Amino acid sequence: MKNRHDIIVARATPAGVGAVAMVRVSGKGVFGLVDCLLKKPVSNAESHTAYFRALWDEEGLVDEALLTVFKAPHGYTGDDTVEISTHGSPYIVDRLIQALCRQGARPADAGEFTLRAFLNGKLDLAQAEAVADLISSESAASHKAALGQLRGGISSEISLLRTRLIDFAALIELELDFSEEDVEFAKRDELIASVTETLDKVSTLLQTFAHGNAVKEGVQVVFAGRPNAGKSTLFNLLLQEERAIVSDIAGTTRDALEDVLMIEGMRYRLIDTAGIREATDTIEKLGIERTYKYMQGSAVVLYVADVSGTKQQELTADLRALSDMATQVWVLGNKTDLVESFDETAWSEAAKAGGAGGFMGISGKNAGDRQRLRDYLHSHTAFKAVLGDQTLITNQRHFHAFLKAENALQRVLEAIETGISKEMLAFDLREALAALGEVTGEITTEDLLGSIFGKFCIGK
Ligand SMILES: Nc1nc2c(ncn2[C@@H]2O[C@H](COP(=O)(O)OP(=O)(O)OP(=O)(O)O)[C@@H](O)[C@H]2O)c(=O)[nH]1
Ligand SMILES: [Mg+2]
Repeated sequence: MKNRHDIIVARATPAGVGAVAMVRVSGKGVFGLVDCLLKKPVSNAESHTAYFRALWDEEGLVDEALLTVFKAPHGYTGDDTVEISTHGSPYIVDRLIQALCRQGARPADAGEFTLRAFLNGKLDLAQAEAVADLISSESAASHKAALGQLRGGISSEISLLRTRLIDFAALIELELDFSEEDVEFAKRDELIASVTETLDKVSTLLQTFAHGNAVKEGVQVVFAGRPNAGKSTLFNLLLQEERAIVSDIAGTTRDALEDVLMIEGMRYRLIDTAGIREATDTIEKLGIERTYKYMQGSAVVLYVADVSGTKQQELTADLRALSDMATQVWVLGNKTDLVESFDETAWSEAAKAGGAGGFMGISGKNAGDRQRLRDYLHSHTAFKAVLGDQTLITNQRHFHAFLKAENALQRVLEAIETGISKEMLAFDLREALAALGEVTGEITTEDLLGSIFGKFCIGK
């Protein structure tokens, strides 16, 4: 990590031409540095005030700009900061940044402004990560989850529980110092209550990860089924475009095709596949292997069956062959327009017998069925809860830290119950505290910070 006392500079708005571009400069001494480019200084300015100024470098006038001044400990980073809004020309921005660097600033690393905000205690780690999520949020649901976390969602609750456990940990360490005398400073029933409460909270948060991840990455939905069942037809119907090639030749789709569908602020990643069958050539075989891979990684499999060309027993058998897959499978009984009297109940039972979560009859030839399919998908994904006010974990790193904490807390409870050595109890408690501290950033390493902030864009 570079010197955190340097004055750093970067453009904060996207690269390219725009109406306005904003360059952010931050660090101790920044006002004096910026003054070098001005005829009228801003170093005596109050925090949170804006000034219209001409910017000058050695060659002459660079631009007329609006300068916003933030004084420590205010502003985003908590260090003295000036935000300079210029006309949005890449040439002006480059020239301005070069002029600032000649005066002693250096280009900021990715995420370095946010890293400083974290180091200055303006944000905890989970909040800093939420900033990155917020910037990249592409749906109403992911925006809401990121905003919730930025405003202190998990961190505040976890910090509170963690502080209580720290007190107990201190008492137990004390008991270890008095090990000859067999005293108990930490009241065991209170410790159990505190650990249990923390464990409940952690377990609840862990359960939200599947939802949280779906919110952040989108819900992955895979179309599978026998050749010619109509997978591509239904995929196109949902997307309302001829995205995948449809033909009556079995084995039309070979590779997997992916596209995004938004329903009520929720992002669905639809994937059309080559489906499942005995492959006759190598490329087909690769396509089918890929189908299995996608099915395993998805939240939902929409299994398309041709009700005009297959028997109900065949559907049951096909589904049973998939039963070792953890993913939920729903069956779309397609081509109902080709059968004279379609028996939805019998097909539905055949699907359930094969372990499917549900069944719906549909015709890919009927444009009116699009809405039904959309509603079916959205109502069955059961991700509605995420649109409520529940705190969600959306981050892999948090998920793994909570998993570690959960294990350690369970061992703490066992240790108290079985009365095994206090050393073990103290050890497990410390481990749980460390894991919880990893989420909020109360315990960090340089490597961890580097990997988190390195993922940010420059200028943030
Ligand atoms: N009548 C009728 N025909 C359909 C329906 N859905 C699909 N088809 C036809 O069935 C044939 C196969 O459709 P596709 O969508 O290509 O099927 P697929 O499952 O993607 O097939 P592969 O990619 O080859 O595995 C095409 O000729 C479609 O026009 C339907 O609901 N009714
Ligand atoms: Mg296809």
